[in-house]
Parts: sequence; C-alpha cells; structure tokens
Amino acid sequence: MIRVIDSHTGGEPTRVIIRGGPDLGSGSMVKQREIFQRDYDHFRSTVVNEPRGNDVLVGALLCKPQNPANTAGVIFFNNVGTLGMCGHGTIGLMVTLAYLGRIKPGVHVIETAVGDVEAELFDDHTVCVRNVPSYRTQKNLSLDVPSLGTITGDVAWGGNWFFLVSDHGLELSSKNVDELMEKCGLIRKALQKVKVIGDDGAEVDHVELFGPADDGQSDSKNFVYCPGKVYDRSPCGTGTSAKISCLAADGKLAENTTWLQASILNSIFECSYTWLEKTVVCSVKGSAYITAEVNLICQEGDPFYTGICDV
Ligand code: PYC
Repeated sequence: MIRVIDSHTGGEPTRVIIRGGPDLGSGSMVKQREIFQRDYDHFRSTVVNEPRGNDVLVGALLCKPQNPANTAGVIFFNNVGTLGMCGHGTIGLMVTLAYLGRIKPGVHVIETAVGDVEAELFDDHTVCVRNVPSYRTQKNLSLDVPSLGTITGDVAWGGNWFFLVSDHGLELSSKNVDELMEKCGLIRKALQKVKVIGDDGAEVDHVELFGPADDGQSDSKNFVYCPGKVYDRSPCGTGTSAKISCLAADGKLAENTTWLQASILNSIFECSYTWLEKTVVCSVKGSAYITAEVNLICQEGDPFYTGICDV
C-alpha cells in the first residue's frame, strides 16, 4: 500500500508519496537518486503510470534530507524516468506538506538531486521557489528538423535541460495541442539525432516553445514538451528559469524585475532573478491545490502491478 497526496500546480499534477516508498538511506540526494534509478524503477512506474496514474503525473518521493536542518529531500520522477528539479512539483510538495500540517509558512530548504532549493510557503496555496542556478550554454543553435526545416533555439539549464524556441511559426493555443506535440516531438528527435547535450553530458530532453501572451497580463506564453511525450500544463518552473537565464544573458530582463510566464492553459508563474557569477538564481512563484489523498493498492497477481508504459 502506497499512501499519496495529489495536487496540481497551474493545472500540472504532482503526486507526493508520503508512505510506502523505498528507503534510500541517508546519503546525498544524488546518491539516493542513483539507488532509486537502479533498484526502484518498477516503483516509479507503479506510482505514476496507468492504471494508477497517467502520463502527465509527476511523482515526488519524500526522502531523508542529508542535512537534518533541511525540511525534506525529494526525488522527482515522471512516466519515463527521474527529473533533476521540478518547479511545479516543489510548489505541489510544499502545499502538500502544509496540508499535512508538517510545515508552517516561511522559508524551507528542500534537497534535490541537482542542488538545494529554498521554498517559501506564504499560505496554504502559494509558494515561491528559489531555484538552483540557471544558465544558457548555447545561443541560436540551428537544427535541421525533417519536415519542419531549420529551427533555431537556445540550450539552457534551469534544473533540467531545455531547447528554447521562439521562431516556430505555431500558435500557442490549447486547440493546437496535437500539432504542437507533433512538432515538438520532431524537434526532440532532431536534438537526439545530432546528440545535443548539456554541459554535464546529459541529453537536452525538454523542448520549450515561446509566443506572445494572450491573457492581457503576462509577458510570454509557453508550451513545454517533456521527455515522456507529454506537455506541461503549468508554465514549468525549471523551463521558465531556463528562459529567464536567456533573457538575462541577452540583457532583455533586468535583475529583480517581475516576469509573468503563462502556460498553454494561461496559468501563471511570477518570476524574477538575481545574478550569481555567470548564472542566474530565479524565484518562481505559483499556487497549488490538493486534489486527492489516497492509497495505491498493488494486488498479487495483477498483470499491470508495475504500471503500463508504452512511451
Ligand atoms: O515545473 O519544472 C517544472 C516541471 C518540469 C517538468 C514538469 N514540470
């Protein structure tokens, strides 16, 4: 029996495991994530994939923080593997811990496999995440994408790796999701074909399209394609941090200036940044709401005990 609490952040779901998860020891989150990836991939799939979950769900396994002064350690994962950081997931995690009465408003340090983040809980629903340092590694990379032609974008890190494209000629609208998914899938394949990687050697596995906002208040709207062939319903905390690192590097956004990033659903993250040497530290503020508190049950003999994954 696995006890979970579900929430959504700007429409993007997070499932926090509060009981029944594996014990990964008390090492660093890098070490704990290594053990999780090596020995518990079936657990990941059981929790987030059908029939207990769905492709869009992001899981958050609460872990022992290496530093006992910190609030929690967490491993984020999705339908195909683990994530580095997850902005919407951290907001969902904080709101979940508040719902459980485990934390009070204030600043909390959360350990992730790519570094510690500070998350400030304002009330039951709103959280501001001070993300790991973000930076751009490639500007105006031209990619030959079969049936789309040349697509130019930037490569940036915001806790995960992103290929950020503004010049895509597509309308970012919910009614175009099928076309957006198909085209992002082609871009992802082209990135894989020419082996575009980040400076840590990891694959650039998220594609982020930008366009003008249409809600009368945001600075930009995005569509974020994630590695498991799903799109982020929220503005994507790590993706928005990657975007802000590009704006900062281009001198298009000043320090401590608010940037309102809208998602494909027009849910909004309020962001700003400060420089840290050649990187930027982004603050990403958003809200999450609890949607369920349930036990996942795994019965003996269930042919789909460890979930269905056909991605
Ligand atoms: O909010 O950082 C994020 C995120 C990553 C993948 C899905 N959401």
